[in-house]
Amino acid sequence: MRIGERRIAGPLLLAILATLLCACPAREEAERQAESGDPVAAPSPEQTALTPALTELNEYWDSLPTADRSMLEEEGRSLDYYLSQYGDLDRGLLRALVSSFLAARRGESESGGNGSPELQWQFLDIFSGADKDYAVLSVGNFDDDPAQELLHSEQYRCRVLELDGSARELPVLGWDAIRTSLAWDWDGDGVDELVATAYAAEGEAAGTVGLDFVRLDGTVAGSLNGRLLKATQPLADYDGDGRPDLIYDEAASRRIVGLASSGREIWSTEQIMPSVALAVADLDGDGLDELLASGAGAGQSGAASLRAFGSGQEPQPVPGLTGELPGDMPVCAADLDGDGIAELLTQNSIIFPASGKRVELELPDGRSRINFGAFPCKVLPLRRSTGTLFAALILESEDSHRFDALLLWDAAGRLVYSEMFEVAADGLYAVWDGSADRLVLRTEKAILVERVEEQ
Ligand SMILES: [Ca+2]
Ligand SMILES: [Ca+2]
Ligand SMILES: [Ca+2]
Ligand SMILES: [Ca+2]
Repeated sequence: MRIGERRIAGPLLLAILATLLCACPAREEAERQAESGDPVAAPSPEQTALTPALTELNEYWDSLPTADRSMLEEEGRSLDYYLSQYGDLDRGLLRALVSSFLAARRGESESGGNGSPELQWQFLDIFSGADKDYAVLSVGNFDDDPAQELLHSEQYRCRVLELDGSARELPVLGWDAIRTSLAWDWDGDGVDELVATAYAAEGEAAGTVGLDFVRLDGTVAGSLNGRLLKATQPLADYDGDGRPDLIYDEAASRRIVGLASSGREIWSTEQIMPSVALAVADLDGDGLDELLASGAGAGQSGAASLRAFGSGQEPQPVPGLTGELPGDMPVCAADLDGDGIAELLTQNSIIFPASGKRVELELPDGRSRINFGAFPCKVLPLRRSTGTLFAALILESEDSHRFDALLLWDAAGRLVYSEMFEVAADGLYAVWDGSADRLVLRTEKAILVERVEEQ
């Protein structure tokens, strides 16, 4: 059964953002003036000079039905109000804000209306202005409770975000932490370090790269000479002890190495190119995860083969995978049906490596194919109390770079949830809350978390 579908989450996201922005001094001042009856300050010369963008906004405003415009203005939501609240207001954003506000005032439901559970997004944090492009989000466990947190690090700001909306400010961690690729427990103490790309210091040989493991106080806990593989799923449990292990591409030997938190090498490949981890999970049911990678070893000729690499075993081809590109390329692996063997998600199907069986993915209405975008994809296993799903952001069209939809599939390839966003979705994360994963969505302006109803 499809549990939900809807199209107007963009306005909802923006409404959440608008609620946050309501706390800003400009809004408070406007409210104070409105309550006291003080005259509102005249628009500045910048506002009165009609730029093409402003002309467009005015045209949109004038095109609204009179009743809608009256409702907005009665509630203090004039065009000037929106202009004062959103510095970079454009027509699309204004339309989204207005329609979200009007829908809420009319009591219209944001959900599909079939009574089925919908994802509701709540605000976690905002990117701070011009430096948002430097903002990095890392999912990890950064304290002594078993739930994961989200580290939001920017050039001049760093915070640990809890899923309940609270946040812990950290001292700015410096350049190493800003280049964070992921969080991983380097020293095995149960608290994750940040895995950051380290470049050669001035005076050292050019081209030297390495990985630094940076603690949340900014100190470097350890380093190694290698680099991370391009991977949708960078961590897996290769020795079966229940703790995630790291894979990296060792600089000197060009081997791919699986590394436990203790620093122990669990397994490694022969010299292999290229270094891309397509998927990681237990593909043969022996209780240990494998890495699925395409690469030719040294001295091998011909096409690179797609094989599973793991601890204590020879590299194995995976049943059901033809290696046909790009349609058959796996982008994520997880055990959805609970038989102990992971399923593989590709561009058009779910493949069962135990049998080689495949099922076609159900697509949302209006889409004839899925485009996950460039590898590594914004795709992840989502652990729910009812089982694990594949969750993916997809591009709006073949030639677009804009992700506009969230899709969830079960093991049968059924689309159990789909949501189209009017704002671009820049990132998708799964954060373990102690009993299940919660989805976190990154948009251009904000970080949103899926709300869970109180039991
Ligand atoms: Ca924690
Ligand atoms: Ca640690
Ligand atoms: Ca492990
Ligand atoms: Ca295995």
